[in-house]
Amino acid sequence: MQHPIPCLFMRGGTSRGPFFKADDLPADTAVRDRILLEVVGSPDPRQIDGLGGAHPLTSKAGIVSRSAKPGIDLEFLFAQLQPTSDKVDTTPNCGNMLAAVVPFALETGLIAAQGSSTTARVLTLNTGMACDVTVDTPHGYPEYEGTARIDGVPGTASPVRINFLDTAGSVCSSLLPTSRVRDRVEMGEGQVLEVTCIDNGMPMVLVHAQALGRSGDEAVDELNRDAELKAVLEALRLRCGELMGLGDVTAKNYPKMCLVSRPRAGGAISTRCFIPHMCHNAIGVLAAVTVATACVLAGSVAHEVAQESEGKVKSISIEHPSGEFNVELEIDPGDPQIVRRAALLRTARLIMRGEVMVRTRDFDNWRKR
Ligand code: NQM
Repeated sequence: MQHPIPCLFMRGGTSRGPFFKADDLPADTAVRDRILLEVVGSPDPRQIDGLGGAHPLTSKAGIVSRSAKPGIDLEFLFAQLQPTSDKVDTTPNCGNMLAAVVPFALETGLIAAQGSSTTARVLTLNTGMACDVTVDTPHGYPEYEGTARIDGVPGTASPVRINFLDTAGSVCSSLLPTSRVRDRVEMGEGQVLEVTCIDNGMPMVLVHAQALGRSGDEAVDELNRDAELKAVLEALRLRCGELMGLGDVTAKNYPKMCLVSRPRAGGAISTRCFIPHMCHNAIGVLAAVTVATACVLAGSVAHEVAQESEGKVKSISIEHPSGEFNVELEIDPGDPQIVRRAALLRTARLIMRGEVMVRTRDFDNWRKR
């Protein structure tokens, strides 16, 4: 016996996955997680029996509901799954999947279109972060076609504009969880690595590519095959996790690791992000916001290699393996460590609508109640 669950399969930015209305899934998190694992087909490296795409960027799910909280329209819970693990992580945010939330809510009647464009305030339940998301709705439903282009996605699409309002210290206690803009980490055998541990929407550890004997413009496949680099990054990640107050991060998807180096293509900085064990084909949304923030923080390892950007509102282009990601940061004039607003552009698309079938027996018990 299989059970149908209403589901829209959506691309959000450079990620994709199934989206559900919260009411269509059990509230019990253990049961919900078993269902999500079955939906994407984890654990299995090929995810052959589910909707996952055999990569962390395509092993994600979104759960959306209307909000009863004052000033908030929608609540979004992001779930990170992994091809080879049976864990479902709802701790960190995902700004890419976030881009599909307002189109999903319009498609499923959770909110109504407001005119030629629709803005909704979305609260991410993962970290309690609020943002305003605007999509084009010229015909009363989400427009998917358009001329906006984001690197990492072929072609063009209608823009999804995201304005983050309060990103500092999303999972960590503050923007700079070690209270320093730069830390020196002993790696054994006399090796010391200088890092910036920072969380402006995503806990991250930034390190110069050169300090690890890499150039920082290697191809993703090359980095994914680089077992020696991955071993050093993981050892560094575990140490930094403790320093950042995150405890033992062995089984956690954060902090993400990012190799930074001088820009090559006219941007502010060049990046290679590990999420945390595979190299990202591009860069995560909140990872980009976090790296951009580090670029403007004097003393950080990113600032040292970044191209300076003038003005109170800074437009910072983060180079990544498949292009660049532009983040607009509004810095508090009185305190350079306070980012008032981070704005950026994504695109999203409804790929499929229907019902996803699960066998989970728990689901049967939940439906009978
Ligand atoms: O940083 C990948 C992605 C992400 C997360 C990851 C993200 C973000 O590209 O906001 O979007 O860091 O695992 O989807």
